[in-house]
Amino acid sequence: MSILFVSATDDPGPWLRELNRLLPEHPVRVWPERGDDAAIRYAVAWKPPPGLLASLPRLEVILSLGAGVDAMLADPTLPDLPLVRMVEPGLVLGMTEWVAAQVLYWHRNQHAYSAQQARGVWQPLDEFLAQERRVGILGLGELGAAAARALAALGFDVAGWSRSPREIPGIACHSGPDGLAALLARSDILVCLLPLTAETRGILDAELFAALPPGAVVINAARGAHLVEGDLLAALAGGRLRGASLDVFTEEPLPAGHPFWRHPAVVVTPHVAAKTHARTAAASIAEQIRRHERGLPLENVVDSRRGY
Ligand code: NDP
Ligand code: OXD
Repeated sequence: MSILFVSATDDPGPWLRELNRLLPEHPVRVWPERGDDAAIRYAVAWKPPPGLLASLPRLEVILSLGAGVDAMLADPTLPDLPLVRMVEPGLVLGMTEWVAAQVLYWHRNQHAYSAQQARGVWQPLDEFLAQERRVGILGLGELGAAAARALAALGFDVAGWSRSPREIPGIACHSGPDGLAALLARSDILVCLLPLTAETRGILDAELFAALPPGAVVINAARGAHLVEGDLLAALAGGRLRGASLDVFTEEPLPAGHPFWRHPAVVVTPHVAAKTHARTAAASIAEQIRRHERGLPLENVVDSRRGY
């Protein structure tokens, strides 16, 4: 019973090492090498070519290398099998660090000080305490809840928004369409950590920006398609927003010449907010395969009707 590892962007070396160590009884094939298709029971995949998974006759479980499964679900030939998304401690730590770094960057005026330094200007700006800065998090799942807790531990006034009601000590939790307006009205810094679904596509648009306090900052580490790029550029040009930090884009890599590259109020990182590292994540894949083989329910299974 073999495992097919499929990713055009992840180095298979560390995955082979870790999966062979944790699951020595399961040979691992690295796509495009497949061996005997009929021996493949598990696919460990990031953005597999459309149709590939459907061509494996005895596949039993699909394990996503990423937390977000929007690309996988967009394949109309995706087999109707359990799809397990990535939940693992390294991803949570990475995202928490990236979000905290971006929030602190804007909170402590680092953007303005870097611009001043470039011009040789010594000019202290108004500084606020963390408790005076209201941060809103869209999405209170594995990543959003961890980021919310870390920001609250730094002293920020943190609220969050989810689909169903949540209770997280120290975080003001809002939910559902009715909860969004309340969250936005109190978010000086807004962080998007939503999955990309039919309901959340394009959520970061002109209407949402208009509901934020004037001069707010938008941070997107979820998916590029959450953001209406033209609306962001207009909100920055009009002064409605102070700045944005973006890790994800409609087109990745961000095309040369895209206005975000040189925009003075936009921070760009190349989809690195949280990376899935084999040294922490292979254990979570091995655990689900073992559960499947013991007849135990799989964890973190995607609900394809919800889209996440
Ligand atoms: P989870 O599924 O654990 O959490 C998703 C959260 O979003 C939940 O709180 C969920 O609500 C909420 N949500 C979903 N739909 C809606 C909606 N319509 N209205 C309000 N809230 C909604 O996901 P993760 O936290 O693990 O990951 C979030 C996303 O982060 C991924 O889907 C991926 O796109 C992105 N990501 C980006 C990375 C990067 O490097 N940039 C790395 C990893 C992930 P409820 O709690 O009610 O279910
Ligand atoms: C993910 C990602 O979803 O890397 O894990 O974006």
